[in-house]
Amino acid sequence: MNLVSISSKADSDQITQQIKDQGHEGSAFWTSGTKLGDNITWLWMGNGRPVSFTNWAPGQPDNLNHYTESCINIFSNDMVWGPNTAQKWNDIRCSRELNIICEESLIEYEYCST
Ligand SMILES: [Ca+2]
Repeated sequence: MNLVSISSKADSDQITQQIKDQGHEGSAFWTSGTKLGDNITWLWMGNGRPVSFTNWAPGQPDNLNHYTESCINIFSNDMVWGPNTAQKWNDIRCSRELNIICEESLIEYEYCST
């Protein structure tokens, strides 16, 4: 199991729906998104791929707190963060304690002929 990686709007919509269906809209969640490598490039730690699709909340990523926000979380709907932020992404300190969303690993094989 890995922290979730979100590669498309369909992935993002599915995760948002699952959060709502399970009654966790009031909770914030970790994803595997991080820029800890070079503090510039966002990657999904779960699968090693670049972050291409994004679902940032308005004004995010803002790298608040002296450039220490290097991980991606999903906002709750508690309206602390303003309108149109529910279940959108935020850059946040990687040391925060939040709920997690995991996914099963997808192992990809390449077949070679001999
Ligand atoms: Ca932020």
